[in-house]
Amino acid sequence: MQLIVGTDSTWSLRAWICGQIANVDFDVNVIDLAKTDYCDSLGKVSDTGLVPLLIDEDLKVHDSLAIAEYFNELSEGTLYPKARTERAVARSLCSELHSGFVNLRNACPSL
Ligand SMILES: N[C@@H](CCC(=O)N[C@@H](CS)C(=O)NCC(=O)O)C(=O)O
Repeated sequence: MQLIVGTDSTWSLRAWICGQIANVDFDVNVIDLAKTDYCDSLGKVSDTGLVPLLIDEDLKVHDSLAIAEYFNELSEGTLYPKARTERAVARSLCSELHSGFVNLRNACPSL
């Protein structure tokens, strides 16, 4: 399994941290997003042209939240609370972090 990440990419860092917590074994391939031709190397592997991307044999999982969910399934639920209601709250917080915080995103668009 291979996790493709980018330099200075907090989205990539989130996926990597989740993989570490879930204790999933994967190699890390770092793409230097500061290079002018990074799109060439990224485009060869990533259908979306974005990092992070997880490659597990024939499967490509893109987007940090989807990767976190996949790591959670691989590790039989280590990333979320066991109780259904607590899990729902955790998923709400993750979703807010992932798609909310509009003012912060506008102030820090590259994060
Ligand atoms: N929502 C996506 C965001 C991914 C994203 O925006 N990645 C940036 C780096 S932080 C990227 O790949 N940028 C390359 C580009 O836009 O060409 C996720 O969570 O994975």
